[in-house]
Amino acid sequence: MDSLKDALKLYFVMGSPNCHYDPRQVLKEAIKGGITLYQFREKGTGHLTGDEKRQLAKDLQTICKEHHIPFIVNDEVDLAIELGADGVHIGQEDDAIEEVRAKIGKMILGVSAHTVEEAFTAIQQGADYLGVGPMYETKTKEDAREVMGTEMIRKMRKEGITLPIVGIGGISEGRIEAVMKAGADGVAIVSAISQADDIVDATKCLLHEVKNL
Ligand code: 3NM
Repeated sequence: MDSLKDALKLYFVMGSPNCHYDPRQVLKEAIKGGITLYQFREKGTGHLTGDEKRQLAKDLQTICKEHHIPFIVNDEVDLAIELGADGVHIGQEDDAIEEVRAKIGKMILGVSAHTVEEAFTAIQQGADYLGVGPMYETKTKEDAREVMGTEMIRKMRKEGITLPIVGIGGISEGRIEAVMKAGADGVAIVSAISQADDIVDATKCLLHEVKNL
């Protein structure tokens, strides 16, 4: 599981609504800056659908493959299977965790958990890692829950949860230390990378922060 923990360090989550220019270019720059994992999350105002979405997913997967970055698909289990993705990330509102696990076999399975109870259930049903958030206020997810802060990760660790955890939501430069010190193995980030003025540079700074803890 160490390789998954390593991959979770700087986890970039992005779809076309999160980008100021072509997501393919955005992903290339983020990879150049040093992201360790990528999640295709095509959600929010103006998101693509149908063939356009599928084509974008394929293009982004190809870019990931070229650079040996694992490619995870948000929510859409069938798309992940069709593409032969490295994994799927699901929320509490999506398909039942154990059904998804049965469908995807050995692919990586990430699950969003907001309470200790949800975390234990996710583990029992086959999650490989947990996404916990929002750590801070975020404008990116329209239906984000109330900010829970880094305390929830601390609580999960205290209750004996050892599965890899990434913090998500409003994480930007200067906020990584608190998330990692609470017990996270990595940080999942959308806008602080996808909307940075200089994506390569911003990603390098974020990676430096994760690695130097
Ligand atoms: N999930 P940004 S918050 C995709 O709390 C997502 O589960 C969240 O975007 C959760 O890094 C979030 O731009 C959006 O704040 C994170």
